[in-house]
Amino acid sequence: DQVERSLVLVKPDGYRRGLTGEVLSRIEAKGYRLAALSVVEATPEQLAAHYAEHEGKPFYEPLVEFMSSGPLVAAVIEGHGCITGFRTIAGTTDPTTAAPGSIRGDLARDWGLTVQQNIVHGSDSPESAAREIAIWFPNGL
Ligand code: YYY
Ligand code: MG
Repeated sequence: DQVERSLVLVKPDGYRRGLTGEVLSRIEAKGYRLAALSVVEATPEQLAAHYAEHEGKPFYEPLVEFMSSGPLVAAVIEGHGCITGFRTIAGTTDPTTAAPGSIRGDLARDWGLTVQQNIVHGSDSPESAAREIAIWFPNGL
């Protein structure tokens, strides 16, 4: 695999529940390096850019509202194959069916309306990673 960078978010549910350390610990235990780390309150512009691919979908508005509900942690991680690797340790999108051993499988559940409260985001391709890193770290690393 190539050395890659990926954009990881600990979403407001993960931050609120005190799971930031657990998530970062799993990232480091896997062997990825933290290249940048920041606690932020997302702006509407950041969320619109970050979730542009989902605009117009039924879950978009509640998702953006949830992502604005409190601080989140933005991180850039670095390592061989870390884009796919992080999505594997995160587990599948829906926490109800995410595999045990994954972040979502171990730590998240369906809290009600949607699958939005699934603790983490991870970039899904090198193109997404470059785009998303620029959104959350506009002044560079
Ligand atoms: O990349 P990943 O986070 O696993 O899922 P996406 O399909 O990109 O969706 C982004 C985000 O939207 C997901 O983490 C939860 C939320 N969401 C939702 O609330 N309801 C859905 N049916 C699909 C996604
Ligand atoms: Mg996605």
